[in-house]
Amino acid sequence: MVTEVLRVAVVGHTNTGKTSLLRTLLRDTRFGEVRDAPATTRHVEGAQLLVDGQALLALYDTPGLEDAPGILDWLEAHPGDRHEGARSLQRFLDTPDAAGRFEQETKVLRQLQESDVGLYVIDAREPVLPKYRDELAVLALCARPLLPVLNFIAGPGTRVAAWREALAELGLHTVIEFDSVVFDAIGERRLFEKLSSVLDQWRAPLAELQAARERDARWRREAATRSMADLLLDVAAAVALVDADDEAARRRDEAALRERVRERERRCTDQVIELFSFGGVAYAVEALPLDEGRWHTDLFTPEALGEYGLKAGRGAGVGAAAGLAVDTLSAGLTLGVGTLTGAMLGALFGDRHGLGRRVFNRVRGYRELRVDDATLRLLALRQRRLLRALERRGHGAVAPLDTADEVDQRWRSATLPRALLRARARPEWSALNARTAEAWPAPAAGRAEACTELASQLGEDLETTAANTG
Ligand SMILES: Nc1nc2c(ncn2[C@@H]2O[C@H](COP(=O)(O)OP(=O)(O)OP(=O)(O)O)[C@@H](O)[C@H]2O)c(=O)[nH]1
Ligand SMILES: [Mg+2]
Repeated sequence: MVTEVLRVAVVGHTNTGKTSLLRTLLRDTRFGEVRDAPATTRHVEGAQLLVDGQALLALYDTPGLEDAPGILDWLEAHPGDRHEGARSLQRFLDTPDAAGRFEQETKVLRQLQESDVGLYVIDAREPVLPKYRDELAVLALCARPLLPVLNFIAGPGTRVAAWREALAELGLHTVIEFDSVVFDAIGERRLFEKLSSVLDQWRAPLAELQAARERDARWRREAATRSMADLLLDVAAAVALVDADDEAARRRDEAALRERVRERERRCTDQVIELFSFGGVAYAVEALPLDEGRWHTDLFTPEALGEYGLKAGRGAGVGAAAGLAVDTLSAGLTLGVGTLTGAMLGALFGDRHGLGRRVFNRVRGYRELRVDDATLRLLALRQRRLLRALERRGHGAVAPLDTADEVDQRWRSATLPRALLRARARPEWSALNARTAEAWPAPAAGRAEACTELASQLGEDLETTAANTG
């Protein structure tokens, strides 16, 4: 049972991403103020990390350091005795200068003194300038363990090696690499592990915190794969019955079906992004060809298929628009007409027929229009890409598409998962199909099970991918 709360001061030069780091660790995108400008944070602000309602860790955001060299000059001008060490800082903090011209720095130093540990945030794109060495020298006088955090590491042009070398020279061998904006679950785990390593007595609560984070991550993945499964079932089971002899009506129906599917994909994308809406999700999404939940390349184009190494299917019926397949009802019978009631068929034909049972007799002249396999595969591959970018399994996730990925390869060519094949003959499973209360009641039999089965398959796929890419 933990009674105390581990106090962590987040300190560093101005504009290095301290407040951003807090936002990410707190999963709170509204904490503090973040701007690409110096001196954004003016006061110390704290927030707690809770697990099951209990505070385990308190994080303190502090203003950026700007004049550490000035403090060292002050100390040089006011020398004490040679073994004074940390007491020299106290002497400084008690002077009017500390409250006056060094007001910002003083807030930081006092907060570090009152904390158990400091995270020193570094913009790893910066060269190791003397002013940073001065900051570390002044912070050392607080006599608290200090863990450097190399931030901004996801982009190009970082100087991680130079920083590690300079920090080692100062006796700081435990260094954390963590991009506070581009969230990385593994990086976060390392951060907690390294905190544990320098704070032995806090090992248990830190492990508890990490376990809670992993539970959250699992829950998020489950929710995401469920959204994906839901999307895929809706699309696999979507069908429009069209009059074979009415060309104009068919084109209208095709356009309508495609639009419903596009909209459905966007809704899923939004749901998945929403699950990860903490810690700079915007940066992860920015790296993807996505705008407001829509992929840049339209779902129903050969270009979109090509991006994922897919080829347009040669639809059963000649003349079907890209991404759709047309089949004659009587020949394909993929709808399993025998199992459908007249009311169901009536619902599928839409109101303009309103024929109910009599529709059976007219089936022969109709064709069924559905989304082809290639498009289903494309939907799955896009959602996989999104989820992997959001989970940020390693920094490679924003790298160009890895077409060699074994699981992606499977999604491109292997037989579609069983649940999806079943969905093909279950129009009642799709929220995209016209639904009337008499035709079929809302929770269609078997759909929930199919969704669970498909979601867990998608989850396993992600495990495999993670294992293969480290
Ligand atoms: N790409 C990238 N941008 C970051 C990262 N961390 C912070 N930023 C950006 O850097 C700028 C400064 O971030 P803040 O969190 O306000 O920095 P701060 O250290 O709190 O700044 P002060 O309060 O002024 O000292 C913002 O524009 C952030 O979006 C990072 O890891 N990667
Ligand atoms: Mg700040």
